[in-house]
Amino acid sequence: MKRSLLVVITVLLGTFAMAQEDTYVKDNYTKTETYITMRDGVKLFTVIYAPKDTSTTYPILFQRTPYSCQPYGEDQFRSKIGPNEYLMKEKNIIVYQDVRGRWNSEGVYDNMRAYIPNKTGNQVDEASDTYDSIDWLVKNISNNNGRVGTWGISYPGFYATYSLLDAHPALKASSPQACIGDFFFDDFHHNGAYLLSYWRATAVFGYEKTQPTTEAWYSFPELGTEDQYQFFLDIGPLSNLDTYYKEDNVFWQQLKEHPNYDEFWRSRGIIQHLKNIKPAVMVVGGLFDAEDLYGPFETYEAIEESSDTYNTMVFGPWSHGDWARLNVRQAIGNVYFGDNLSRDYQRDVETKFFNHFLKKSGDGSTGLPEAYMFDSGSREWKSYSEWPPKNTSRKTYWLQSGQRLNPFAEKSYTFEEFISDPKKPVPYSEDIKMVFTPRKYMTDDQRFAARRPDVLVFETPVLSEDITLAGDILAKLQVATTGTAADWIVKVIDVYPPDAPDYEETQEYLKMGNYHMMVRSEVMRGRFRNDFSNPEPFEPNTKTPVTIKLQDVHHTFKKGHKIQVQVQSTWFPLIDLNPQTYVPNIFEAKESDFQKQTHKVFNDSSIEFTVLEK
Ligand code: PG9
Repeated sequence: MKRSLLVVITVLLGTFAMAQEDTYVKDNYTKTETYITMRDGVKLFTVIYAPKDTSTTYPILFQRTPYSCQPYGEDQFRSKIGPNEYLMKEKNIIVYQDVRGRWNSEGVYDNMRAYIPNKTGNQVDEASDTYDSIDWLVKNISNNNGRVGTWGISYPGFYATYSLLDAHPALKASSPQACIGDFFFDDFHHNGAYLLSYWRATAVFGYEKTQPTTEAWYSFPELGTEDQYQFFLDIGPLSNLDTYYKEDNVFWQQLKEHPNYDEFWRSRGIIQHLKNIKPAVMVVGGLFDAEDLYGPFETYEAIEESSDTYNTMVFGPWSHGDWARLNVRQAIGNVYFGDNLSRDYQRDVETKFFNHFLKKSGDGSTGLPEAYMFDSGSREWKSYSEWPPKNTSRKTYWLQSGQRLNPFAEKSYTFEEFISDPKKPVPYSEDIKMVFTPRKYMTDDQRFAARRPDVLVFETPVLSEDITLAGDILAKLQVATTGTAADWIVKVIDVYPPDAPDYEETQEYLKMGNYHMMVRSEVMRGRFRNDFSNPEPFEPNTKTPVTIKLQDVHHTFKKGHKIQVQVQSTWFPLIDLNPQTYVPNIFEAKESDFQKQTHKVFNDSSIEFTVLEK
């Protein structure tokens, strides 16, 4: 009897505590909804959560989002507000805003709206909208201490980056997280290859709304299957997708009309404008973020190169946005990295950053490192005074015949070859799931690919000592094709020893022994090998250099493991199929353009790692 009573009491207390958690915001904050008028007269819907305790002043933490300020209604409260629960419970004024043209705000939306330097009169962009909003907030919200911080993850991260341009003087700190830098290298494209796996997400950003709304004005097409590989293979040429997205899907039309890195995309990239930044910045990203890796690394680097401001970076073993959740076990797919990594980051890093610059003078040291980086191989945090670390050097490995990855070049060069068939492309994942955006493949087991004849494999012998990579990777391929177009994909893989233990998260059919963990991967659409804005065909059967930059890693390949590099030409349907026949615009390719071709990778191809010196 006693035991069951104890269980009942525990469950009741737990439920009560959860219910209390859920009403924490409502119990401790007031909620106000208002419109702030921009310099051109457009009104932006803004929600203000202010502490009920008005005995002191508070900073303003401000997020601008295209994903809505839901729930709408002053009697409807979010269960959590702000960057994390620590900042929520310490009490801050937390503000959310629907950006121009989205949800309950007026105006016309423009994906990754181009920044206008030296604006005049009523010219507007996201920087002027942020400036005008902050100006109104500090002048109209009671009990604010005149210091503002911005933060956001992904698209909200892009708007946080944007807040740094022509920054309002009250803006003291910003944390762009998984921040989109450029849609030609983040999210919808990687080095010009279109991410077909993002196709459904085009619905979210494709349709213009006619007036402020609290209800979604777009919907997702019903596809009738979860098998994304087969669905898109059956679709064939991209033009067949027009049956689902018609002329009114503005973004789908823009994707099709701008296959190259033209002024449409170039003007929307924000990295180019990150000069002479004044507010303090902490860029946050996930080492296994499938959506936005280019953005955070390039944002940190651009600010570091051009500004004297406080500028730091934090990269953990996270997929998109994991750091904002409170999972005890941090794992991505089959791979476990540690416990309470997000909680510790939120409590000891993010909260410390904002408090330093918003609650105090912002002078002196935060006590935080310049680069706080998790090692995804040794599974430990490391602090560096710069990134990439000072004590690194570039080390070249050669893709040699006989599946060998050698730290030296042989004299004679032969080649490996494979048949690349658009009718039987290499899957990017073995999962059967119609994703909104890709995620899990970033640490997935790559043995399924290694066993395909159209995937070349090069690997070191078993390592006799640890090797730590800390920085970017440059694949310098020497290739040829019988066709006139080709994509080149390079994957860097950590091959676990045969006795590696399984994790709780390891999928049933898998064993971690000999696991081929994806550490980093990237594609180069071959037509852009020399210039993203001026594509060119391959000369058939002609040895051609193709260089691919893979985003930074921080990973120790431990003794007993192997470093493996895979090279392939299809990666489906993560990216769309290359017809392997040069056409001006792959979105307009016809069935007959898609041809099986034979590709060669010559053994004077190499890969350059950034290696941490012992
Ligand atoms: N970068 C993410 C995304 C952008 C556009 C479409 C789909 C996803 C994000 O904002 O989450």
